Amino acid sequence: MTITITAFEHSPDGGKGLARDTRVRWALEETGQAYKVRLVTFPAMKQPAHLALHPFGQIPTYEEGNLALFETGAIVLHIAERHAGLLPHHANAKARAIAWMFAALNTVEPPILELSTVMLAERDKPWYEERLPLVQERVRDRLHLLSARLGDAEWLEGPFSAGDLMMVSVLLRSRSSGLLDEFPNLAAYVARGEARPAYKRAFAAQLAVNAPAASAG
Ligand code: GTB
Repeated sequence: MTITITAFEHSPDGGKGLARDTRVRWALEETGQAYKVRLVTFPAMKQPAHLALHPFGQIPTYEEGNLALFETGAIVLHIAERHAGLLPHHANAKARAIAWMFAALNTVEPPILELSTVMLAERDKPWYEERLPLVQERVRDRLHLLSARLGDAEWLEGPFSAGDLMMVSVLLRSRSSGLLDEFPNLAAYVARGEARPAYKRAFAAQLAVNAPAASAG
């Protein structure tokens, strides 16, 4: 069955791979699944046709036969459960890998998103200078404990899993703040994720859509 995902027609990041379709593309590449992409504009995302797929009018979405999914956690888990390559077979190891997916989305991503919002949208506020270090410290706290847990390991728990895919994707969004580089083992962990052939294919595919040269032509 054909898999179709949605992605920004023009991602605001200009092809840095930070929009969330990249993690879905990465999961599809890791598991060897062919997919199509339907590009959507910001106004189109708020129209009934897209809202029927995504209740909050966002990307990415995932369609496969009669199934329509939204939320990258649900989409990546669906892909990982149906195709080999992203989840261990042993039930307990699988549950642990899924726990790391949730940790990435529920525990590590929120402070990173908050920091992005502060840096992108709140620079002109009178309280910016006071608030920024507080929010940075919340990110640092999470990265510190994640760094301690990862230690010298290659991946979070055993072989590369959907938990690592999600954690690397989330950590990538903290790189521009400079905080990731304060933790060399986490920076190296993210670099290992980016070095995977499947990630490179996913990144190249979104770049082909979003690179400035692509939009100019
Ligand atoms: N919890 C949802 C999920 O995980 O799927 C969140 C989905 C989401 O935030 N989608 C964003 C979106 O559609 C795109 S990824 N936003 C449009 C809207 O809400 O109207 C978030 C994102 C956007 C841009 C950048 N960037 O340019 O760097 C990075 C990440």
